[in-house]
Amino acid sequence: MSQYELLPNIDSPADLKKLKLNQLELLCEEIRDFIIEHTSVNPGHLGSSLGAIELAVAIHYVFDTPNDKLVWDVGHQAYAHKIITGRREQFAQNRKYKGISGFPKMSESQYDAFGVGHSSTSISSILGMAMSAVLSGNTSRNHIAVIGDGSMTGGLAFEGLNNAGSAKANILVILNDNGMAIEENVGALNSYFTKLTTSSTYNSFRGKIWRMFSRKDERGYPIRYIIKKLQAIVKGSFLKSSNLFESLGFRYFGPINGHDVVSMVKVFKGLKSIQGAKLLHCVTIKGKGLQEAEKSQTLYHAPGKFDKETGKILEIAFEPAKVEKYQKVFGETICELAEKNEKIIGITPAMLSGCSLDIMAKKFPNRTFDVGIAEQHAVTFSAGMATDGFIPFCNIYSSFLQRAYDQIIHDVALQNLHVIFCIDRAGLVGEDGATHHGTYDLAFLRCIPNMIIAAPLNELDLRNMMFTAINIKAPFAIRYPRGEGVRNNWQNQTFEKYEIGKGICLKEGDDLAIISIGHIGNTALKVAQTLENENIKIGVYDIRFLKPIDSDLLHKILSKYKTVVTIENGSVIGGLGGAVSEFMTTHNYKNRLEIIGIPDRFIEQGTVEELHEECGLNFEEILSRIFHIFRS
Ligand SMILES: Cc1ncc(C[n+]2csc(CCOP(=O)(O)OP(=O)(O)O)c2C)c(N)n1
Repeated sequence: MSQYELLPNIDSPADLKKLKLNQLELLCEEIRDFIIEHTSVNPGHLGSSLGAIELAVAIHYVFDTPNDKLVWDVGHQAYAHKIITGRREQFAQNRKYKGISGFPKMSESQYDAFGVGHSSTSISSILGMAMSAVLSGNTSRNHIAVIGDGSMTGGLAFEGLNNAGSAKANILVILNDNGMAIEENVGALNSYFTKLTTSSTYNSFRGKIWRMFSRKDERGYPIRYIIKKLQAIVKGSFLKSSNLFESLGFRYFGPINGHDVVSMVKVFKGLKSIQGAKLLHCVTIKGKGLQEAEKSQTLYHAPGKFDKETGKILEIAFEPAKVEKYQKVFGETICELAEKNEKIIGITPAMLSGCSLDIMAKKFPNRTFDVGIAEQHAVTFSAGMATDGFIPFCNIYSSFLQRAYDQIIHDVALQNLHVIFCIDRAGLVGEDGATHHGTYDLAFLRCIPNMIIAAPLNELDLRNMMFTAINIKAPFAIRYPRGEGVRNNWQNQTFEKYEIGKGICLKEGDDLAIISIGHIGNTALKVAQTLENENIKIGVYDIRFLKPIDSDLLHKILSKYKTVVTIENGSVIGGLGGAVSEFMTTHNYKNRLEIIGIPDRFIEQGTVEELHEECGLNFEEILSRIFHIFRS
């Protein structure tokens, strides 16, 4: 901390408030250096957090947090907030096992008014707090939501805006507009924001605002007066007739420069004294202050380790990885299939590069859709395409798919539409933690009629399942984990069509049977092979399809083995273990059944390896559990 002058004394917003206004810029620079220094060795969400430093400082400088409520949307931009609110020392443990979460979390700090991680929740949650303040007769409390332009594309944000504009609640929505989601932000709203911030009317308008603020300093105009003037300009400008937020009942202010901390303090002080629903439009730069991050904003959203001086990323593998990621297999395979079948469409809600659909976007731009952070819409949009004979591959991360549950049931499954769900990041995902683990998809999909649910054991399986799904006219879910598969020979392999609802035997045995689903079957097989050395003969079966489940295979297994163990990288409730248990009850089997899966509690952040160990899903833990089951 030696290079820091102000930061070592900031352990709370109260400490921040002791600083003079003209010291805030230096503090922001120190926080910026601090975030860069730490995130360069302990990776996290860099770009968004660099872009929201001045916002965090100005908010905590002006508002009385935690009495005033502050919600960060998604929360990946809130590192400065964490540092200011007493977590500077813990920041070295950001996103680490047993460390602090990468997102605001109520149980972690009183300054985290709401737990986040998934987008577009800030307006609804802050409105709930504001309305509860009204009901409690608390008229003085302020309620602030900070939401990015990307997160504003989520339907939930609009539901919140619609409700808030007509409610008599005291809220300030700060639109943190950097023109980016993870990729460039998409859609009409994005164009609208661009229009607001780039038109010549805006630029002269912005000039007027800054001139007014500087006049205030000299002449000591009261802030209220400034704000009134500001509103008059807004009302009299081109914004009056067309401003979206004004139409929704908000008072719209801005756009202002979200990196001018001093001016923002002045604006916040002004806004604080205005009741009702207000929206302040701040323009920021994602990656602000680190040249490389400003230049390559998608890459530096969460860049991994980098050189803190040059900003150059250290962990990019320039040699091709020995084992390819499932994501790459998905991206390459959909292109291969799309080449042969022009009905194939790729759809993602704002995770284009994360799921590798960017490969398709380059080859088939007209058939690849990034629909914004809008999982519900992505699913129903896919359903609509399917009604016309197109074959949408709708790729959604498992935990984000939770958003679209009714769309899966009502818009896809009920009408038996041919939508192929590629469910990425299934199972424990690592450092993003509890909000992002793909724990529940097996359980929540299994109870839906018409659904076919499959999970690949390896890369070839993923390809073959995608191929198989093209010709089955039903909702078809394929779930696979984040990261590497197991082998390298999937490229250019001929496709094989799988029989729906048929599992396979990976290894015959006598003493005990393991039934697994998906990639974790590789660990199960290794365990069985290891125990073979102890003369314990374990049979291993890859069920391949959770639904329809292979009843012939289950009858065979349950007739042969007294003890059956199911293994899945999903919740212990409702998934494969649940399915086998129900099957046993239905068919009156009395075998011993043990279910290995993610325990029935929320799992925090850590490396995937650490979390697998905690949940008993790594090789050693499974080995010891199977050995123990065998012995007992
Ligand atoms: C429901 C949901 N879908 C997808 C994501 C993944 N995600 C995290 S940040 C992000 C982009 C957010 O864009 P914006 O709000 O503009 O913030 P920025 O990253 O630009 O600072 C996305 C898509 C998520 N967190 N939640």
